[in-house]
Amino acid sequence: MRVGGEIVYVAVGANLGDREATFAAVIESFESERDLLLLAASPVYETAPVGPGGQAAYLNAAIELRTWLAPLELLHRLQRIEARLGRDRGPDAVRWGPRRIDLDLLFYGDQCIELPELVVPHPRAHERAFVMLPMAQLAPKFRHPVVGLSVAEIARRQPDKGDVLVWSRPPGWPGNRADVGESREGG
Ligand code: A4P
Ligand code: MG
Repeated sequence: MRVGGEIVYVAVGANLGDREATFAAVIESFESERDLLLLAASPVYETAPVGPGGQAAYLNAAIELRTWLAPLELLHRLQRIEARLGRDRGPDAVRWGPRRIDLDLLFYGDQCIELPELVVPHPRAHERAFVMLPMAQLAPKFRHPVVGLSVAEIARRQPDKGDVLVWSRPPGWPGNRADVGESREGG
């Protein structure tokens, strides 16, 4: 088995198109990428949109990966997967607006990164129930390196937990930790 690397967490979101098919395609993508190993996936949630009004509801989840990519390489890999799955980043794309797929890098181990292109931990993750509730199912004891609290505690403090409801598992979405794992070599 390949050793080393870093444990990272990625938020998955979609509110346009066939959201379940997109979520299944995200799992397939991570299973076939070099230098990325899918370790676990949270349950999938349906969530009320945060941001500009009039948007459709999102599906949201979080996944745990082991990676041998540096942080910026990983961001670019996530952006390539987004593009492949139909993410529109054209001039009309609205910040916080509807999207087919959004892959945000939440945590890269316990590193704190502030680059023009990449801020980790994701600066809004700890304020969002649609991120912290999935994270709390995936890695409740993981300590937010800036906030200094466990993910479970941050999730417990979210005021809008009622906007985040467990969704049925999309076909192809891992059921639990045993469905994915370090026994398989990535890439
Ligand atoms: N960037 C900096 N740090 C990161 C990071 N840790 N991970 C830069 C990913 N990207 C990062 O992102 C804009 C730029 O952020 C990138 O070019 C990258 O260099 P984007 O994905 O193009 O744009 P965005 O997603 O619209 O912006 P942002 O600020 O990431 O939005 P959020 O905060 O992700 O919000 N409501 C519900 N219920 N569920 C959702 O998933 N998502 C959003 C998007 C709004 N409302 C939502 C949801
Ligand atoms: Mg984003």
